[in-house]
Amino acid sequence: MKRLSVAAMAISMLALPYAAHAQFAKPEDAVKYRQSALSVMGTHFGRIGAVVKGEKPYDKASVEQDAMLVETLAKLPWHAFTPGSDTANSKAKPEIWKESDKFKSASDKLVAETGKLSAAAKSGSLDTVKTAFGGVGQSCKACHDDFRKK
Ligand code: ASC
Repeated sequence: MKRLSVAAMAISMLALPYAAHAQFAKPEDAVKYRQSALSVMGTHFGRIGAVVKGEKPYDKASVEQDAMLVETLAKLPWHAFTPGSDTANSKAKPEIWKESDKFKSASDKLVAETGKLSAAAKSGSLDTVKTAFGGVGQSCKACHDDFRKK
């Protein structure tokens, strides 16, 4: 009995990434989740942007914290683009589901660029942060151009 429940748990854990869509009761919940993650990510990215633009003084610890949050949040939205969640309150284009490989590449690219931003923030070099910030911004824009309704 005990062995069986451990096995069942292991199987359900293995299945977890593939059943991510089942974690949202309604398409609207998935939309709310991804919009929330993207919104908070934008807030922290914007805080680094203010430093990059020279509007705020450079503080290594703050930029590191913001970059860590951007890196973490960048991993969240994608599993919430569940089939059928291109609802009225969403700007998601149908291409997200029609060109899912391309969408996956675009989201992987963002995750990779946010990793570079985190590393740059840890380095303590503002110039390195500026370069990495640009890379993340380009990834945001590329995905918005192709996959977000205007
Ligand atoms: C931001 C933000 C975005 C991106 C994008 C980059 O600060 O909120 O959506 O940068 O504008 O092109």
